[in-house]
Amino acid sequence: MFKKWFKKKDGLEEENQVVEEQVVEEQPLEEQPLEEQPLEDEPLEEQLLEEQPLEEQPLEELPVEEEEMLEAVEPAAEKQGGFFTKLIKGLDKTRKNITDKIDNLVNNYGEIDEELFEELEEILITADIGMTTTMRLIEELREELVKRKVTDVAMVKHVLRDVMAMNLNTVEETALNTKTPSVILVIGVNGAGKTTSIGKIANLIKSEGKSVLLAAADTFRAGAIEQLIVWGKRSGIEVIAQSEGSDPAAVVFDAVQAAKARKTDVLICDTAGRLHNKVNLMNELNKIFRIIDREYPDANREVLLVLDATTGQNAIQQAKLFQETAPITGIVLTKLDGTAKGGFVFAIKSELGIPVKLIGVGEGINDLQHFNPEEFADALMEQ
Ligand SMILES: Nc1nc2c(ncn2[C@@H]2O[C@H](COP(=O)(O)OP(=O)(O)OP(=O)(O)O)[C@@H](O)[C@H]2O)c(=O)[nH]1
Ligand SMILES: [Mg+2]
Repeated sequence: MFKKWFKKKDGLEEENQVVEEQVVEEQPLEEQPLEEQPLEDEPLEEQLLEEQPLEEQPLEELPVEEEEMLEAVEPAAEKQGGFFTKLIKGLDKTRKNITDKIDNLVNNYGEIDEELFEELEEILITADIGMTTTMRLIEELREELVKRKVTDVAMVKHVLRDVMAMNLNTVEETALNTKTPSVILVIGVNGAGKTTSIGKIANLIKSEGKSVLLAAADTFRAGAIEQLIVWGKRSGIEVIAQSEGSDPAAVVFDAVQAAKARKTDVLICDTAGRLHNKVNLMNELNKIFRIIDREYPDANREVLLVLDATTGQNAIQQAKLFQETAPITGIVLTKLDGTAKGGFVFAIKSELGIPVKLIGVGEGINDLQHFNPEEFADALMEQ
């Protein structure tokens, strides 16, 4: 339950703004008018429901430059081939940073000695695996080499691959919880790839045969609502939205009512990009959690923190700070295709203890997948 994780904050009530209901794709929310929801204790919702009339705002009124936005995402979506191929390609830069160097190293070394371990250490650290994690990997590599009685230096890479795989979460731990019904809340700093990832996740879940609904709870950034609507349209998924500047918690409230009434399998909520030190934005998250907690207590929860892989070790610090406020259940690691710092996946596991659940290797709708640790280690070490 979110309640247990959050400190209640004061002064949330002031943030309420005009609530205008807008249901995209022209399907009116005919069931359970909001006025009928009995909300006893919290001034926030009372205000939302009683003082502010809900106005229908047709989608057409939003300045959506759809053609333009669709064009922007179309080319990447055309990519062909299995995800493993994409993963191999996406990890190109990281692999060059790790594997090519290791290949070079082992080709120039006749035996497994201290110097070799030191060189390996350096390679792993430059790939943003992080000092502590690197030390652990090297230690385990040493043990594993002894255990397997490996003396051939050419085998070091293979054993390192196994040690790496062992240092990632298991497949069970990295699975996304989409048991019906569920709510996925997506959070992270500005530009990390939240909205894009939601578009891809929604498509992924729908392709697994589940019904999906999106909530446009980033009402803060200009164009954010339209961006989500475009993503929704690409997979034929409805978006619950209000006008820009409205209260994100009110959007989530509407979306939860809609998801319940329609018996939607998975509701995914987009949120505004925020830094941990922006108290108001963090309070806003608490408010959203409280709404879900109270309005949808039976739903399974996922709180996904989106991290931009190109920021490497900095993302670890970011995540630690988010962790203080939010009950993060999984990480979505984006932009692995644009970085040589992909090694920090290992640091996420050892320093945060939160499983990476999804990874993004491109801007197209199919460029995101469930994280498979074995596959990742293989793609990284080109096995
Ligand atoms: N190459 C690459 N680009 C990505 C990936 N994921 C997202 N992006 C790009 O990153 C940029 C920002 O993505 P958004 O989804 O808008 O990020 P956001 O976190 O929602 O941003 P705010 O709403 O402003 O906080 C866009 O140009 C995306 O196309 C990825 O896996 N690979
Ligand atoms: Mg966004």
